[in-house]
Amino acid sequence: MAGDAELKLLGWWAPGVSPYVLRAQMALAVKGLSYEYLPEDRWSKSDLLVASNPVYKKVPVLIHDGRPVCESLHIVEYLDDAPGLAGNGTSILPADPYSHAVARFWAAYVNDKLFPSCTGILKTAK
Ligand SMILES: N[C@@H](CCC(=O)N[C@@H](CS)C(=O)NCC(=O)O)C(=O)O
Repeated sequence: MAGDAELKLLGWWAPGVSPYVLRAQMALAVKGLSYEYLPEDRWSKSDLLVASNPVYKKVPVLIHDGRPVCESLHIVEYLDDAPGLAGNGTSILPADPYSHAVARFWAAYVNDKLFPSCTGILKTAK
């Protein structure tokens, strides 16, 4: 549970397709946090998405008590760091600084190399 906190996730209209949105959803699930899922249409983005992520206008965006957090990797780190969002107490990233840096390296690698390939394949699949 998110306690008294209000959590909303601006996500992709087609469930399970965006690896970035799935990353945020998996992090929320690992921490046992409940949230409202608001699907976004790529061709008709909501005013809330444009206001929450004016730079990229992309999902996922986590909105915690009205304050947006953009970018899936930042959302994962935020869920570990944010006071009042302990959830079930599980940490996603390791506390040890070296292990933390290694985890961030691989997360960035997956972001830069693997996810673009996945979205590229999905765009060309018929
Ligand atoms: N670096 C971003 C990438 C997010 C991203 O590319 N989201 C896609 C969905 S898979 C999106 O919102 N696309 C809408 C658009 O390109 O207009 C992250 O990690 O959150």
